[in-house]
Amino acid sequence: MTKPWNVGVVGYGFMGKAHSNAYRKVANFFPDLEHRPVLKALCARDADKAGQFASTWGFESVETDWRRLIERDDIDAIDICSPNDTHEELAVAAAKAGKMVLCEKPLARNVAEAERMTDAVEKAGVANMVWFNYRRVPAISLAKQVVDEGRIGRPFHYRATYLQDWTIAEDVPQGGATLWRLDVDVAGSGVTGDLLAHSIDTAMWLNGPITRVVADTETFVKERVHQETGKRQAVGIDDACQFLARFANGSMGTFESTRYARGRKNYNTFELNGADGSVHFDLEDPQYLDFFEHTRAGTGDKVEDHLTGWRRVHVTNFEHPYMDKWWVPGCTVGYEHTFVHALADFLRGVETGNAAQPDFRSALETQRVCDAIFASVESGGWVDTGVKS
Ligand code: SOE
Repeated sequence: MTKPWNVGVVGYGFMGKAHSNAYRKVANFFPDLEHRPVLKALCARDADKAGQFASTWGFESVETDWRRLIERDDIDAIDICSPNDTHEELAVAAAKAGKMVLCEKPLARNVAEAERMTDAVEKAGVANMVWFNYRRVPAISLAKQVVDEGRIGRPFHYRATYLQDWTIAEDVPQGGATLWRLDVDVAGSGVTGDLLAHSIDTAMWLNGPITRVVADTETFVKERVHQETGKRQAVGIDDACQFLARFANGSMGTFESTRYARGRKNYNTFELNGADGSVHFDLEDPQYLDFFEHTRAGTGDKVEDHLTGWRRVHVTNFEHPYMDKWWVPGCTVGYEHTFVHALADFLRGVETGNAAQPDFRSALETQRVCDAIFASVESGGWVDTGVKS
């Protein structure tokens, strides 16, 4: 038995597009799901642009006031794809109205907002999820499987980078449509909330809680013209951030992120080194997971001969995460599929009662690490994150 599931999407930017695509595709590729998403309403302040987007993607209606959207009885779920400074107000109101709430990452601009949002969805008892889509790259999901199978053994090192280069030019403005990520009041932070939040979410999913950090940030371009005021204004975001971390399992971590790595467009990588093996992933080569096996899992036998070396696994076989839903082995999937996977997991969670992760509470832990990073920059020393689970 299938049933319609009515979604109201707020925002038509990059993420509005990625999520709308997922709503349109999920039932075709995950036909066993009971819920059939219906693009009921698109909400944005600019009626013309909202209307154009709604007609391109097949939304049934348009709202220009999010309050009106949330009041509607024919909407089951609110999906927040608008800038970070809108997340709290929308999520809290949607939860109070009894809607399921899906929110684009980062959950909030800071821990205080994220806590209030988490309280709201938990008090209301509504299903919730944060779109940390990279967990759903098949190769990253496979890395999780490899770790959970005990193939890495005692973990020693976790190493993550998230590098881009799109803000190097000094004449890139800040603020307004598409560039709100550079406006600290709207975004909350720079690369820490935008990029490292992804790296932290993946790291804690694979390697457990980050308990302490020591961090350093830099803002290379100190002033930029603000698109909305037309004035040169101080830049309040971190353009780059590097931090050292300790994990609850005793391993050490290094994290580096910048928007000033010339030539790097979306270079999201990680490597985890353990006593028995290592995994390595690079989003610029997303079909592959690299695995080094030193000890055969479960046997304790060393894998050492003249052919010992890193294995490149082309993650496109039916037995790889999500890949039985798509094409035949050897045929690849891409960025947009990670959102389809996240949505499928969310709906399955609603249907089984086994909530998809990361939910708001889990994303709150990532936010705690982000806030600890800034506390460390302020104090110049190590800071406890307060993350426990
Ligand atoms: C920033 O450029 C950005 O679009 C992030 O906001 C996304 O979360 C990331 O996946 C790609 O880069």
